[in-house]
Amino acid sequence: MLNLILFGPPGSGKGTHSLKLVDKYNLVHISTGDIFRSETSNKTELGLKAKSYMDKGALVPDELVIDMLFSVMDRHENAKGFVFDGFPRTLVQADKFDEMLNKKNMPISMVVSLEVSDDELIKRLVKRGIESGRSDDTEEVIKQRLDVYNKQTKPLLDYYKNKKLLQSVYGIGSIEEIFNSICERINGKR
Ligand code: B4P
Repeated sequence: MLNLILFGPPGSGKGTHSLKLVDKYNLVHISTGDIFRSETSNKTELGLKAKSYMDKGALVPDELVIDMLFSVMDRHENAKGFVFDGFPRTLVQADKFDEMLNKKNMPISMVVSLEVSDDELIKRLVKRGIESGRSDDTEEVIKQRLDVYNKQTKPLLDYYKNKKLLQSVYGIGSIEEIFNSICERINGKR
């Protein structure tokens, strides 16, 4: 099984490269952000709760994320592997995730960390906001999301480094170039 975590600040290319990895390696894509956006547009109870946090640039509370993620995984028992896009984002999520993966005897193969400067992140997300109208892609909310990333999510880099799972990839340049570097790391480990 190939189980990948795509890690990085908002706008680093997690969603972009996840889609390409899913295609190339025939994996199941689980993006917690996409799931929350779809729940929000369907106006479910979970979606409306999640929206109130996302619109402020805050993380959705751990208990809402974890239960939802586990139930989505249960729907894909025969998967060849997964790309976890934007999950985990806190140490609590990472610990619970490890516990669950151990029970399922399903190890993480690699954590790919996309390294992108703040200036480039802001530029990309402001552009996406203008093009897509995504309510959390405004300059003020983006700055808040970067701050939340630095405080709550970045500590996971050490967590996965200690587990010898971390692969850092320079995330500025053409999408093809970056994708090729990610694939080289994956193929080198298999
Ligand atoms: P996400 O949906 O994960 O949003 P994101 O981090 O902004 O997106 P991503 O990083 O995938 O975007 P990409 O770079 O591909 O999360 C949104 C919100 O959901 C969070 O703020 C939080 O509230 C909530 N949430 C999600 N998961 C959670 C969790 N586990 N716990 C708690 N809360 C959670 O794309 C950005 C733009 O850059 C695109 O327009 C793309 O085209 C462009 N781009 C990508 N690569 C490029 C390149 N090389 N060059 C130029 N542009 C590029």
